[in-house]
Amino acid sequence: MPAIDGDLMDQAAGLLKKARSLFVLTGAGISAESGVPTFRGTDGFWKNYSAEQLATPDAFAKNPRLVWEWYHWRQGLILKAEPNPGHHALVEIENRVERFLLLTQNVDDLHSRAGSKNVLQLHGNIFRARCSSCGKEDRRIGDKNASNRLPKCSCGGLLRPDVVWFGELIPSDVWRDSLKFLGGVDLALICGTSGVVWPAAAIPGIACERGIKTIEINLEPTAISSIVDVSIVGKAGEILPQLVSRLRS
Ligand code: BJW
Ligand code: ZN
Repeated sequence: MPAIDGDLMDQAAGLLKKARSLFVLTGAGISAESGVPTFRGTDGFWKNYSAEQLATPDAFAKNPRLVWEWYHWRQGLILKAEPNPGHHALVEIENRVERFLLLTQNVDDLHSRAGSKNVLQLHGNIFRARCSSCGKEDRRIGDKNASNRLPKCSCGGLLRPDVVWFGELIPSDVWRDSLKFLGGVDLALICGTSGVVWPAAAIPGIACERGIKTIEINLEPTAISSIVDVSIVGKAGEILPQLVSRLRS
């Protein structure tokens, strides 16, 4: 891993210091240092299946047991995980600005557990289930050992994780509120996402078109690195706390 670029850190800290309102978009990379696997890259497979193969309504229709097994495995990892210094630094950043929104693509609860307050989940929550027939929410999702039978709703329909799969619509209120908030901010920070999944992938471009300053933090350059104002390559759990200490000085 190359040394963190001090000039870029100064530029990012300068933008953060000046910002009165901030929009943050996070992806799986922010939780990677907590031990939660990302979707793409070397740790992105589970039993040789990719997210594209499992996170679809078709995969669930064909083999709900397999898809539930994947989600129960991930629930177990997330329950054991703790928020990392990156999550904690975002809480401190939230406390320093007047207006703040954190839009996460992650279905884990690590931002909220760290103490972030204004968080929206674009792709749902892994600890909720809903009926695939009538849509009713069901809270028995953690009950994976209760029976070998697939979890069912009182209507008889099969329960499914309350998350957004490929080809499904994202929650329209979350998207609407996020775009509205993005329209009025000074700065957007994009952290730990490959930027390949839509519509979240549109956010950096929308911000740039509106003249909003943008910072990216990622382990490697991504599709959006060339359009943001400052792109820092490194671990979110190291970069974000270092930025926070620069804000203090
Ligand atoms: C670190 C790090 C460290 C590591 N520090 N960094 C327009 C164009 C083309 C396609 C489409 C389009 N519109 C819609 C589509 C189709 C589709 C799509 O985008 N496909 C693309 C793959 C091409 N999108 C959809 O279907 C969406 N629905 C939609 O748009 O509805 C309207 C519509 C419907 C039908 C047809 C057309 C339009 C829904 C997308 C739902 C995505 N769902 C998932 C699963 C959620 C549930 C679950 O978690 O199980 O969401 S897939 C998966 O990808 C998950 C993630 O949230 C999402 C994004 O991944 P993310 O977070 O970026 O993770 P990675 O692994 O990709 O990247 C991690 C990054 O972290 C890497 O860059 C690392 O380098 C970095 N990193 N460690 C900093 N320590
Ligand atoms: Zn039902």
